Amino acid sequence: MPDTTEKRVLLAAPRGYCAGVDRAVIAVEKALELHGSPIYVRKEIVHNKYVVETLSERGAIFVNETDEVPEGARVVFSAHGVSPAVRQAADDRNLLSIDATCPLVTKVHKEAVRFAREDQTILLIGHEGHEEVEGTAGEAPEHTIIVNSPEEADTVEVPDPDNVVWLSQTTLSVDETMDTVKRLRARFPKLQDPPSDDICYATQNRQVAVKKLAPECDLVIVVGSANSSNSVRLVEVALEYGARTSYRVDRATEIDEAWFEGVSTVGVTSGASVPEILVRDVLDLLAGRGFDTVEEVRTATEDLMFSLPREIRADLKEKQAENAMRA
Ligand code: 0K2
Ligand code: SF4
Repeated sequence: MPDTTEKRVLLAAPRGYCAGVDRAVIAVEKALELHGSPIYVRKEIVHNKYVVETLSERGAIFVNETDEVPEGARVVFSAHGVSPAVRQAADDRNLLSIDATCPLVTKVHKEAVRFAREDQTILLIGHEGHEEVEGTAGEAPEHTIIVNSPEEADTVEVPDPDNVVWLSQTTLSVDETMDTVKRLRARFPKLQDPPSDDICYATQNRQVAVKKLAPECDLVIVVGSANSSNSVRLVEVALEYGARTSYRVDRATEIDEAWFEGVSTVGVTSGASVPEILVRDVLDLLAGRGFDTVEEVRTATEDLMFSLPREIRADLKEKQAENAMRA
């Protein structure tokens, strides 16, 4: 019997690379071009397996800590940011550091420093152990308390309830974070808000697009790695907003045929650390299963770009000057 059900794909936009990820990945590529291998990278430059594998093939060496980097070598700090202690450890080993921290993460670091200087207690909403949270908390460890979940908001204790501010990781669920803040404020009515949104534009935009398509979807496929906070959040958002099922995959090959049973509309999106080629592979696989009508569901247009880390800009300038001298 031929399959007569209408099959279609709703493709979220925006999806995939954000400005901070683009900048961080290019920083490693340029460092390799300028200086050759090895270029060391502390932690995954962004939380995506394919990106890390591809850069490793080109000569990047990923390490967990700066003490694994030979004295005097070049090391890139990941998009998620680092604490002052990590910068110091790198300096102590005379490493040539290239800072690929996203400027929107740096903004949160600066807020933490300012509030600590004012002797406020910072309630940092985020996932304990995530690199970004370690980096932000490391700016003011004595003043920071990590709030992992809305439930923790009900029990967290602070030294002075009249002197508290909340900040957050940039890649959280907007709705869950607002719930956490509401619960914190119920206990600490004088809780101060951050000067501007800490959850970044890219995280917010990808969640809004999923919220729009999810109610129409039998299945939402999110491309992204398991340790990518913003990607994992997209699966949760899809389910909360009415998708019948939703799964995260690193690659098209992880898609299970059983997921398509009784499915006519498939939503597709990807996290902020995911190259578009991985989404294309998923669309090709879907087309091969009869899902060859693709409608884009766009909820925003993004045009933000960041300049490359200053260390890379300086090296590029020097290279240009050398080339000009030779010409
Ligand atoms: O979503 P995560 O914070 O886990 O990180 P990635 O998947 O690498 O996405 C890019 C965000 C980097 C910093 O905010
Ligand atoms: Fe920067 Fe947001 Fe991208 Fe993180 S997700 S790198 S904060 S733009």
